[in-house]
This record gives sequence, structure tokens and C-alpha cells, in this order.
Amino acid sequence: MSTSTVAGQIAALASRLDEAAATGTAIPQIVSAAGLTPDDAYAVQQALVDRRIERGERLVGLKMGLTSRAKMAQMGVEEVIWGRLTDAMRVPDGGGVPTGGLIHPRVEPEVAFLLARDARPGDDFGSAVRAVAPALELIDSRYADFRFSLPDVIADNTSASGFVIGPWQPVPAGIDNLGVLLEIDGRVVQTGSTAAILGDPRRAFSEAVRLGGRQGVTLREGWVLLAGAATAAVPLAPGARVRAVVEGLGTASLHSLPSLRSPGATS
Ligand code: OOG
Ligand code: MG
Repeated sequence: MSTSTVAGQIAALASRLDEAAATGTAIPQIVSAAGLTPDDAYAVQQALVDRRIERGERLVGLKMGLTSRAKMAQMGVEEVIWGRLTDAMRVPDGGGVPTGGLIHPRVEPEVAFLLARDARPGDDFGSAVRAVAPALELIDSRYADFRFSLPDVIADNTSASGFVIGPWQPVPAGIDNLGVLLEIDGRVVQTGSTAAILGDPRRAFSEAVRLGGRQGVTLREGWVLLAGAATAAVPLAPGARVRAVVEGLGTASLHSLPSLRSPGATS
């Protein structure tokens, strides 16, 4: 295929994914169906996020995905992936998320890092990361039934939809085996450990530098890095109260606003 055809195909796929997110409509796995490689899929992701940036959003960080066995097993994809975070995806801690425009949202407990400076390959975690926080990620695959292959999920910006960052704090000495809970309406629905994140969540930083660098992306000072879920993700129902608890770090929470589309909704 000629270069211009590939470029046109990348732009068309990004536009389909953008529209699926904007209209809250699931689509088939169009990226694997088109035979794209993971590298081409990252080009689709970039084109997809560029569309958001053209609409005025700002890049504020990266997220790692499928860094835990629990997530790989849940999604049937066995590769670490990464996506881009924009300011419009950020939900204030304790804030409300309107679920009406989403397809099939899920939540997962995470750990977030704050970059002290632009990161270069080989940089050590201690000098590059200024702070750590408990976090929640809201994911919403644009593919039907939340099913995808590796190139599909990469192109779909790794299902990124929203994120909540709890209180930032200096990185304590040991963060490689902290207990993690996901609570919905006060009930524990998932339990895990930060050890589930690549054996040590600090490795999410070196992987982000390495894998982002492969696609020409440098982690910037002030950016957030989501290290990846420590447990499987759980569906977010309208009206649910969600809390992630990370041992020694505290909590991050959100609540979903009742869907305006749900039958019988009064507001
Ligand atoms: C892909 C995104 C995975 C994580 O933390 O593992 C992810 C998905 O599961 O839809 O964000
Ligand atoms: Mg995640």
C-alpha cells in the first residue's frame, strides 16, 4: 500500500473512533479488520488524540494498560500498552461522571505518578517522579461488547475515558506491595496489591519511557502517569459511588451521575 493510502486509512480509523466516543455508540473491531500493526495502531491513537487537541484539549500525561495479570486475563490481550491523557478526561476527586454518553463504562483502581521533569531513557524513578497518588481510571472501550485485539485497543487510546487523582504525596520508600481495594457503594468488589502492576508499579515509569519513546513521545515535567490497574475492572452503573483505596496512600473517589437516557429518570 502506498504511504498516502496508509495515512488516509489512519485518519479514517481515527475519525470513526472519535465519532464512536462522541456519540456513545459501539463499533466493530475496525483496526484489526483493516490489518493494522501495533505501530500503525499507535499512529491511529495519535491522530485520534490530535483531534481532541484541535478541539482545545491539552495533553496532561500517559496511562499504562494491561500491566497486571488480572487485566490481561480479563481482556485476553497479553501485552503492555499505553495511551494518552488529556485535561478533559480529568474528574476532580469525589466528582460526578455523567454516564449517559458512555457506551459501557468500567472503573479500576490505579496508582498515579507526577513527573518532576522531562524523562529520558535510563532516568531513574526516584529523580524523575515527584509524587504518588491513589487513583481511579474510568475506561470505556469504543468496541462492541468491550472486546478487542491488541491493535484495536491501542488505536482506541487504550479505552481511556476519565481519571481521578487522589491526594499527591511524596513517594514512600516501599510502594511495591501495597494493598489495593475497589469499593462500590461501600462494598469491596475487587482486592489486589500494587505488586500486581509489573511486579512493582515503579516499572510502569520505565516502561512508559521506553514504549512512549518508541513512538516519539517524551514524558514531560508536570505530566501524570497512570501505572495501570491492580485488579480487573468493574462496570460502572448509573448512580454508583466508587472508591479506590491504596494502603498508606489514601483514597480516590467518584460517583456516576444517573444516566439522562435511563427510563424513568426524573432529572
Ligand atoms: C484496556 C485498558 C487497560 C489498565 O489499567 O490495564 C487499562 C482495557 O482494559 O479496556 O487501562
Ligand atoms: Mg487503566
